[in-house]
Amino acid sequence: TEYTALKLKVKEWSAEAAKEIESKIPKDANVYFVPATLRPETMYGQTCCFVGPKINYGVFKVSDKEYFVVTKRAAWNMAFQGRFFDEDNFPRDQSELQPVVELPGSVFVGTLVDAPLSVHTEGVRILPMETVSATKGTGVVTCVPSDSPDDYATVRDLAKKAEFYGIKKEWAELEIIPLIETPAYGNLAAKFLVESKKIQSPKDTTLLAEAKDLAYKEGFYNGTMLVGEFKGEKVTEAKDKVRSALIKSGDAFPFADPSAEVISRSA
Ligand code: ZZB
Repeated sequence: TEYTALKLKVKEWSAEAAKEIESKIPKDANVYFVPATLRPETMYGQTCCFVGPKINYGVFKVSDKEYFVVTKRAAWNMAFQGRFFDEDNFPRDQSELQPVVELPGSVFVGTLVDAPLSVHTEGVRILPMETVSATKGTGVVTCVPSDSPDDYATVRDLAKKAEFYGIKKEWAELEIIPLIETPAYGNLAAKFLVESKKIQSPKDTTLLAEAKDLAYKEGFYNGTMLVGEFKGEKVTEAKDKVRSALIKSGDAFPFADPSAEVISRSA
């Protein structure tokens, strides 16, 4: 699977993460959460970024000035794709790929990050998502509730049970703006599908998988952009243009996940 890996720069750590991390990273370095997405054209609508609360993440040094927060598995893939290290330093096995620190996702919850292209320029929060897979992409998932049914169901649940999740309700209630007009599901495809399929919770995985499949197909084949530099263009055309613009500006890079591809082919 060929993903777009997006760089969400940390603006302010959660109190717990600050304690664990700040002393271990140079003051002038930037740290990025790096979600892998198949839908770069939806980045305008990011409202938060998810981590699995029980998944372990490493903070990996990419260069003197840059660190990435991803799973070790993803860092290993990135090393092979030329993201890390100079040639002298190339890790020969996973034990040589040591993060500066390793922490469970729950520690990062509440961290404020800058999401490239998002209309929420004040930043978005790192929030917990129980259904994140540790063995797909980077283990970090950016949240677009207008067009991803899983994201819509999750932010709705987070807002409803904010206290249970240990978050501020408003972190899960950033405005959901229409990004893509579709003939079948209107301009908030994920909301439409979650409601019409009567999906109650992020754990309704069978219905959510169906909704995701429908949202992908309708958005890609029949969608028209409502926002951004390629407003008015078909998604089939805009998708690669948004991706190229993000890569050119240094906010994203191509990321392949060879093992995830094997899984999806055999499934
Ligand atoms: C933003 C986005 C916006 C996404 C959207 C989807 C949609 P796939 O097809 O199963 O490979 N994702 C990425 N990594 C993980 C993970 N480790 N665990 C759980 N979810 C993950 O799915 C790729 C998509 O699943 C990615 O693209 C990411 O969410 C999420 F409007 O990024 B996406 C209809 C879907 N719409």
